Amino acid sequence: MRSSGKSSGFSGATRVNRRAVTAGLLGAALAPAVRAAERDSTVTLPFANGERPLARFAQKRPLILQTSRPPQLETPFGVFDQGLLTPNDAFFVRYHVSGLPLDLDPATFRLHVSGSVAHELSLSLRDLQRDFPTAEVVAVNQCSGNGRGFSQPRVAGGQLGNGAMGNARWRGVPLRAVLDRAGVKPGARQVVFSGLDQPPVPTIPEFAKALDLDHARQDDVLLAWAMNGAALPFLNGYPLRLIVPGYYGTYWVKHLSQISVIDSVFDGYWMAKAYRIPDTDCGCVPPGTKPDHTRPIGKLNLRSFITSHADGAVVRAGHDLVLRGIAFDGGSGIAGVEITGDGGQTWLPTRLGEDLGRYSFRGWQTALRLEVGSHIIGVRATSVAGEVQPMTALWNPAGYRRNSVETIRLEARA
Ligand SMILES: Nc1nc2c(c(=O)[nH]1)N[C@H]1C(S)=C(S)[C@@H](COP(=O)(O)O)O[C@H]1N2
Ligand SMILES: [Mo]
Repeated sequence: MRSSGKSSGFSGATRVNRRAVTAGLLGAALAPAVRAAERDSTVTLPFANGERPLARFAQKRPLILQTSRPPQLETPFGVFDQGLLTPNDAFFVRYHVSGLPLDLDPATFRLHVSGSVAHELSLSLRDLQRDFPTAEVVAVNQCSGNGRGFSQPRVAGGQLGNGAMGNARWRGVPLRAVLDRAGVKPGARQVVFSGLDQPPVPTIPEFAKALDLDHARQDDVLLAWAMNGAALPFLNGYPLRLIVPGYYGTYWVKHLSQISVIDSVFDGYWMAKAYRIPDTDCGCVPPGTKPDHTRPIGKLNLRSFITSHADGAVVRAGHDLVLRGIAFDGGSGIAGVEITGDGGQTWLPTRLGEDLGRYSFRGWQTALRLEVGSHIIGVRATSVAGEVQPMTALWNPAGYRRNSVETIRLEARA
């Protein structure tokens, strides 16, 4: 992570501020576009019942539509071949509750900090941008259920392909700086975060998440107002969201408006009942069974993908072809990426690309020559921590944390 100190003059914050105001005024005007998506065409994700419309929402290019109320949009996979940072207009969208804060006004927006603190705070965007240090981190935001549609046996929940992830440069204030300003009282255990989106009916619990205090105080946890040098798109949490590098997207609370320090372990629905994994070493159970005990989902596990070719692509036999893709993990970093053409008996090394930090996508590339015929190419990463991706997927009832070796079929023709 790079820390750039206090922002001043023509800094990113100033630029963002102006854009933020524009985006905010747009909020109300965007409302119809955010509610009723225009349906363009369809894509087919590679599993049964995988056909999905492409839909256009405000500030977004056409994305794969999972649901429209609330908006749940996947990034078309080809986007990940176009650069290490996922463009804001292509970044996936996930919501749990349908009451989006479309009327929010950036001028009157306040972040409230309360609970077990010496001084309650009510901070405007300007306060956050002006009175605290500014920091940046490049980090992957990935939904726990990314790739769930590939689970075997199949599981309930949004049948996602692999487009519920994205990598961006996030800019904001370290959460710790805000907590220090509030003065956390001794005995505090967790920090609870909630946003401005509201459930449509009172029986659906409000979306709120919690981090242990020592995690919340790590220097890479940010309250971000910008991604990739621009204000957050409305659907990615405008005007402020929590960034928890290395952790699943469920913790990255959008439209963040309340931070509460508590002396207990938060028992809200989205921590105590949802987003939990089997409390076993692998976070998995035998396929089709239920875990006896669960724990909150945590760090991203190690993944890698081929992005240069789609499944079933036709290539020229006997000629060098460039195969490339991305890899990431929960923050140890990527040590290496290898490919296999024989089901994992032998692995060929690839060359890693630019290092944007340990929470970022890492690019990889290699040249490959194929004989005429059909080839299954697999990719696997090894993390700096020494982990290696498994050949077969570890199963859990929610289809979380998919990270087995991904494969594509290439048809080499003369
Ligand atoms: N306020 C709010 N924040 C939220 C959610 C939500 O429903 N409401 N969903 C979370 C989940 S599960 C994910 S995966 C990420 C997705 O971030 P994105 O929509 O910016 O891609 O947002 C998280 N933050
Ligand atoms: Mo998620």
